[in-house]
Parts: sequence; structure tokens; C-alpha cells
Amino acid sequence: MKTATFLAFAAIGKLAAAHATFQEMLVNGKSQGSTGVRGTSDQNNPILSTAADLASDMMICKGGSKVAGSVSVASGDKLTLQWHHNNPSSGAGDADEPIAASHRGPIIVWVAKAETEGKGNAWVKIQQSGLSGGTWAVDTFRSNAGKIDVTVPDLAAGDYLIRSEIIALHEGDRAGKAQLYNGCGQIKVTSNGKKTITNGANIQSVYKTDDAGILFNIYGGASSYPIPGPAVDAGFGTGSAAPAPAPVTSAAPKPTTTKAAAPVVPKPTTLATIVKTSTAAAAYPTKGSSTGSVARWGQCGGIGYTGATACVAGSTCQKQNDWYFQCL
Ligand SMILES: [Cu+2]
Repeated sequence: MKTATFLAFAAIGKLAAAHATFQEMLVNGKSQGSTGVRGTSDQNNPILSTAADLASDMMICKGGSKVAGSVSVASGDKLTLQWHHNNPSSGAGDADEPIAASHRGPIIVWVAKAETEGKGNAWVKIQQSGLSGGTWAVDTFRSNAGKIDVTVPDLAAGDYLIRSEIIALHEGDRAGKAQLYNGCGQIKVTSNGKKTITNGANIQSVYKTDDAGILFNIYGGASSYPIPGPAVDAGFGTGSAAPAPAPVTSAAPKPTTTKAAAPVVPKPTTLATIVKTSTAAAAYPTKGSSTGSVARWGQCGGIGYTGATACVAGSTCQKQNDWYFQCL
């Protein structure tokens, strides 16, 4: 009985978790529906930044296999990659649409020849956006309702995979705890440009658990962030990837005690100090709540967090770090 209840909530949590998937393409603003969108074999669950996960097949296209059809584009077209929290989307009333606000981090877009199926040295990075003026790529992505805009590079004609990727760093201060999301679209480039992919990156070895941009504390007041992986490939890149910063949102508070701290390596002892001096400790949840509304895996507390703190029955609010408490 108890086991059955636990499993039932685990299943609900899996669906309700505040993650995201890639679901639709638009060309010059016109929806192409789900044509060419590869699904995922693991719903909206994250790939973690463990060595095993970073080398797994999930890194290629989130386990999504080839689908019939593709979206036709030409060099210079605006291709939009639309993500949502749930599939089908639970709509604007969902506070975690298109992804939970806690999931701050960079957004990166890659292209590979379709015939590679994303394996080996297949991928060229064409766009990336990290932290700019205090705004994370994920903040902008949320204000853009889950849309990632890409200008189609001057690629040779043919079939390609376009892969957008979100790296959520809300628990990135601990090794193996960053959450990676990706999704692939099948596109057919109809213009015949100059660029061909000869020696790209292997997406299954491009990130390491302790890369400076993977093991990164977003709560330390850093003013810059090193996006992991290679630079945007010259010639493929479509200019500054970062969309204009969104108006100031409710960014997580930046403790003044760390303002001068340049190092991005998390220091647990420093964090402990911050907690003691912070006035936001009241945001911490009541321990042991068991009849609340926060779904399993959802955020339930932490400095700067103002949402519900009581977890649904069967899960309890547990501290992941000072800024992120989660129902588990
Ligand atoms: Cu998540």
C-alpha cells in the first residue's frame, strides 16, 4: 500500500517536474507544427552532469529517433525552436512554462549533417548565450515563452539536425547535478551555401563534469559565466547569439558578501556564511510539510524563493543548496 502510493506520486512527479522539451519549429514566424521534431525517450527529465550521463546517447537528441519529414529552410531564414514544460503544453497558466524559473543557465544551438545521426565529430556550434548584464539565457527564454530564434547559417544544401540545448545550473554548484536538456529538429536547407561541416565536436565528449561552465555556482554573484564547449564556429555563427536582455526580472538575490568574489568554483564554506548573514532565511520551508501543493521534484524553498513551500503528500521538502529546496 505504501509502496503503491509512493509509486503513484513518483509517476505524477515525473510528468509534473519543472523541466522542458523541444516541441515545434517555426520558419520566419510561421509554425510548422511538430514536423521534423524528434521526440525524446525520457519525457522532460534532465540529463545530469555526471560523467556517465554526459557521455550517454541521450546527449545526441535526448533519445529521440528519426521521424518522417523535415522543415525546409534557406540561409538567412529565422528558424524558431519552441520548447514547453509539458507535452502537450499546459499553457501560460503553468508557472513552470516553458521551464521553471529556477533553471537558470546557458542556451546553445548546434547543427550536424543528418546522415551522421549526431554521432562522432558531427556538431558545429552556431549560437550560444550565457549570462549578460545579470540576465541568464534561460531568463530571456522564459520571457520569450520558450522560443529560441536562430538565423539559418550559409550551409551547403542538404539535410541537417538542429539541436538546441539548455543547461540548468540551479544545482550546478555540485558535481554531477547540473541538468542538461536538448532536442533535435530535422531541417532541409534548400539554399546552397558555402559552409560544410568537416570536423565538428562530438557531443558525447564535449562536456566534462568539472568544466567551469558545468560545475558553476549561479548564486555567488558572478558577473560573467564561461559557456562550456567550443566557441561558436566562425562562419557558421549568426552573430551575437544573445537576444536582447529581458527587462529586469525577479532575479535571485546576489548576496553582497560575494560581490567581489571572482572565482566561480563553489565554496561550501562561503555559502554557509552567506546563509547566516542573509535575511532571506525566512523563505525556508517548514520542515516535514506533507499536504501541500508543490509537486514532487518542484521547488519548495530557498533564498529569494516566494512560491509555495509545502510538498504534496508522499514527498518532503529537502535542501539541495541554500537557494534551492526541492520536493523529493
Ligand atoms: Cu529540472
